[in-house]
Amino acid sequence: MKGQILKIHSDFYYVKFADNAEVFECKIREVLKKQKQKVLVGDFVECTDINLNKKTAVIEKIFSRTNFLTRPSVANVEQVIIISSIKEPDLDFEQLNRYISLAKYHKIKAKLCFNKNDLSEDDSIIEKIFGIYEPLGFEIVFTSALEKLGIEDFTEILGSKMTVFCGNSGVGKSSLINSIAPNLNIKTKEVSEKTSRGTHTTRHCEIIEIKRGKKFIKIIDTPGFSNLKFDFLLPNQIDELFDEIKKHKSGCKFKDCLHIHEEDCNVLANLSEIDISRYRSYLSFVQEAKEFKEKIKRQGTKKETSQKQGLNKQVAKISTRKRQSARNTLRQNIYKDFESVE
Ligand SMILES: Nc1nc2c(ncn2[C@@H]2O[C@H](COP(=O)(O)OP(=O)(O)OP(=O)(O)O)[C@@H](O)[C@H]2O)c(=O)[nH]1
Ligand SMILES: [Mg+2]
Ligand SMILES: [Zn+2]
Repeated sequence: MKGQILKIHSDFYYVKFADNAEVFECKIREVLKKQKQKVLVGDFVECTDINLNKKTAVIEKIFSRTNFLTRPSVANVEQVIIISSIKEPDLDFEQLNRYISLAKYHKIKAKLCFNKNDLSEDDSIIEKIFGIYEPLGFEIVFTSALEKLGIEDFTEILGSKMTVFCGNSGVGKSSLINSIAPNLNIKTKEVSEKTSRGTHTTRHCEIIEIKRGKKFIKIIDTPGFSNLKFDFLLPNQIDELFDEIKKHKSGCKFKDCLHIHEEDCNVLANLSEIDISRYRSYLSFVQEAKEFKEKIKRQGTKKETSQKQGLNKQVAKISTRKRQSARNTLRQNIYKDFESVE
């Protein structure tokens, strides 16, 4: 029977075989465990050994995915809603751009929600948000989960798509789900607790089913991720993740131009068209990718030095192999996500 994984807790996989059906607690066949591909929330699976009384089954097969994200680890999503809070925690544009770029990297459509609108009396922030993100083609909504404002707009952008919520801890992802489906009573941070970094209320990704008319919509609530980095791409791949930079890059003199201080750079020539905070985020991500590239290079040279110093031929042989493996790691890191998507 074909079902979908709603959540994963240690060795148990919770599967539904139909909307609004009961949840089955499943184990997974040992052979599947040994495969490199990780099983994700959102994966469609084929189950056998179904026990209708105990509500248990065994996962035999994972169907191929239409797409997936790695942080949060979820598969088969149709859109991402990136949730930020205007205050508490303060709006973090770089983090927002990070989520946008990650969605772009995974080729998943992103929409933007700015929550805790009740805490801000400053309209200039709203203007700033529209000024930057509307020209880039994003759908934008402002909400207050607390005062139930903008919830209709929010429901509208959700549509009936399988949506994953992304955003830092404490921005109100779970609260927003509660505001559209109060009967679910999803755990959110106590109001008295101060939102501080590193404390997550939601600890696992989970698909939540919400009844809308006769239909069910699916949302994946996720924990916030604050340590996302572009440490899996090469510096000259970052511009692909910024539409407004990518647009100008074909006019650059050098093919591998990083648009920082290169000669005859068409992006720099058009910098006045690009929002400065977006460009700064671009520079930060390029820096992260550079550090990653350096690390990989160092792994290579370290082996090279030991190869030079060591007279023992066998040591040299091992080093060469390791160097190759460092290169392979780089290549794998870059392509592994693309490969799995295909
Ligand atoms: N003032 C105000 N507070 C809100 C709003 N939405 C959520 N909160 C509060 O913000 C805190 C964090 O909300 P959560 O829904 O737990 O945040 P989360 O994004 O799910 O956080 P994690 O699960 O840790 O990733 C709670 O104390 C909420 O009551 C809002 O619109 N306005
Ligand atoms: Mg939460
Ligand atoms: Zn350039």
